[in-house]
Amino acid sequence: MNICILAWEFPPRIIGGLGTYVYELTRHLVKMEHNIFVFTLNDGSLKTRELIGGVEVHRPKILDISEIFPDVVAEEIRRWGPGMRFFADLWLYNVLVSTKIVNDLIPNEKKSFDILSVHDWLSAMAGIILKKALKIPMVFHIHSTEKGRSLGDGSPLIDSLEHKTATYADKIITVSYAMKDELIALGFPTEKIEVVWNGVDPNKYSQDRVSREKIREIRTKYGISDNEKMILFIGRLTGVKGPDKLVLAMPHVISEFPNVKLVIVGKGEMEGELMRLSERLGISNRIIFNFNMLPEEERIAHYAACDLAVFPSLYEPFGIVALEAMSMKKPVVVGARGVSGMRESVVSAGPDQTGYHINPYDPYDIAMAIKMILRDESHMRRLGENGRKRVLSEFTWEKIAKRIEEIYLSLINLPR
Ligand code: NHF
Repeated sequence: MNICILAWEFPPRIIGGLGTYVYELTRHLVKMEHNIFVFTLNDGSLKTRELIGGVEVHRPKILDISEIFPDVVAEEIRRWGPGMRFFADLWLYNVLVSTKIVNDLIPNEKKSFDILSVHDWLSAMAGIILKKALKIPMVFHIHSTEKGRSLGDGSPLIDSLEHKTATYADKIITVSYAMKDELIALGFPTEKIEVVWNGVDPNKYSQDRVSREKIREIRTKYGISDNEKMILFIGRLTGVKGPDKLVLAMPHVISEFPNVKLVIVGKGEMEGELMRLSERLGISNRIIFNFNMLPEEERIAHYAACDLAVFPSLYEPFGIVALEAMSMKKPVVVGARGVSGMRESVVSAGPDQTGYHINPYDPYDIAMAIKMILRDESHMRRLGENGRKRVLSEFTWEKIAKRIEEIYLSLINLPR
């Protein structure tokens, strides 16, 4: 198949799980001998066209249209203030990639495309434009919804763009059964929705790949000694990821386990609030903040250095971080209220248990689960081993790419 992928994030520009997803999916589709073309956003510093691991990547150069944009857009966008520049860039990106495909790649380079693969609202305008122009099947991958991300608020314009894209799409692929339920509740067309989970690369995310020296280096950097346990949180420091709830849980943990330190890695608007909270709770010597987005190898080393990982998200369509930690043989404590894909990836009881499901709104519940893990070293080890086993049997990208391939092929009726 010649697959046209519209995704605003692609390496080296990875913002979140969507970028990792698109990167791994395309890498595997190339291995499966499909021709992959990715159309993505240029931050101004990237090449407008290049071949990365067999994927043809296009990033048309964005111009600054913020002078003229307010005069021609909806009132809601004008009210976005500085965020309007973000929308202007995205809008232009969508227009530029569509016109590049229709006016240049197809007539001049004789390219042809069998299917459009559109990722979230950020590339949805191009998806609709191209679907109309090329009349080929379109798959709308929904990684999260505007309603969900904003816990019920959010932009009506983005919400309606998501619904509009769904009506143009031939299929909707989403990342968990929890998301499927959310989409149905929000009125998306049930009959179009397929669920395909996210994955992780177990060769990359492997405890064996990280040296003892590297682990020691990380723990020393954070002032964590051999007789202390390290709890890890990695993610955007924003309300829906629940880092504040984890900080609030820590006094309950520390009262039973004084030799515990929490390392919080990530960036976001809650940085100041989290620091103030840990000071107010009198535990700032037990919480270490690293307000950076770490390169992947460094993230892997952080998982290797920790004893357990906690992701108390209030809304998490899938949550690749839980798989990454499980792949590194770490027990996980995950948010499991409302929309939570981690309720599906993490087994919370029985012989195959890999971690605990908690109510992320309740710091006491988070603390209880952490303490259950810390109380028993052999239980901790067993959860970690089970996590890796589960990843290897259910969550490899090979398996996920195969399922996506099947769905794409079913739409274009090519011989398998
Ligand atoms: O894993 C990739 C990612 C998900 O839960 C994550 C999210 C955005 O919020 O599908 O997309």
